[in-house]
Amino acid sequence: MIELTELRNRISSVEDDLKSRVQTLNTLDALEAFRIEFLGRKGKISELFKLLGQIEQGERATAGKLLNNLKQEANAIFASRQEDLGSAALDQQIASERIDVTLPGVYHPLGHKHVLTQVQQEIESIFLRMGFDVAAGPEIEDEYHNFEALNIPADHPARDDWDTFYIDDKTLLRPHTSPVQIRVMEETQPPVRIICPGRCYRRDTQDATHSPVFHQVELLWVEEGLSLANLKYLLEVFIHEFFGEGYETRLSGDFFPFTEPSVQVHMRAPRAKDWLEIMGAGMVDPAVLTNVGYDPEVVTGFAFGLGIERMAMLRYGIDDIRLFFGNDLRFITQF
Ligand code: FA5
Repeated sequence: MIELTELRNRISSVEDDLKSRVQTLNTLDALEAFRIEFLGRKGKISELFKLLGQIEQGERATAGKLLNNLKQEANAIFASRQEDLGSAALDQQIASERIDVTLPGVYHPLGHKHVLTQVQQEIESIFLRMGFDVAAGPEIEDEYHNFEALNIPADHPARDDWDTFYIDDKTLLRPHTSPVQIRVMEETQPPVRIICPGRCYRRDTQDATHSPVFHQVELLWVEEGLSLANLKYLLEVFIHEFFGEGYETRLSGDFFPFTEPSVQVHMRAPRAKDWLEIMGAGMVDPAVLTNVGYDPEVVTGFAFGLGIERMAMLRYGIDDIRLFFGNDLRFITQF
């Protein structure tokens, strides 16, 4: 048998223990361990409840009340401590994850079209307005379309003019866009009015005006009754549209196996000293028309191939072709 006084003493000692230690707990984990020590199934308070059986019948109700009070008080103490620690933990988390809104943000610059793309698209739009279509052909080309069909037979010395990268005996990286003329004419009947912009490759040593990779725009117009006068007029309109006033043009005789007569077009920017060769051109050679099944007695045509880099250099006063391919943002962002 246990006296009620004895139980009261034990209750108050558990109570003192609980109250004095609870304030020293600094983490939620420690608090939980502490709660189990008192309120767990085998905790100090549960153990006290087990003593009820040894209390005298008449005092059991009072004892039960005392124990229940203790239990309620303990629960309240834990809950309040839990709240304190919880909000402290939250404060700490907020402090550690704080964002400094005054720091400079991460800058995602918006890209824009490369100057060569801009120039190419502008050339396209000028000719589209004049009723030309835009055609495309492969950069990996065969010898037939690049040379033979263009009236440059194997072993002809003119092949040397196109310092060509060969992939194998019959396959090459096109050194000009002229093979696209052949591909278009093979598939369509006259009249043909196309331009073809595209990348070209040559075994040229890199210098201020030459690059092993560069871009050309090919133009081809085949129809009844075309003459060199039409070519000259078209060139003048185009150059005026693209460059505006003040640019000089010079045509001189040249030789291309696929045009007869052939000309070379040079240009000079306002106030510039040097002439720059910008395109080769001429009347399509009758042999080429025959190769694609056209009748040179019925249709005539003219063609040119211009260098896009050189056009851009003239227009913007760029003195070195290597700047286009150097990926230097100080250059690229100027356009
Ligand atoms: C040709 O390539 C002829 N296919 C052009 C042509 C087409 C003539 C149709 C007649 C009829 P040419 O080799 O001259 O011609 O090159 C034409 C232009 O390409 C040159 O005027 C120049 O502007 C440009 N070009 C040639 N090689 C390079 C290079 N390595 N780097 C930069 N531009 C180049």
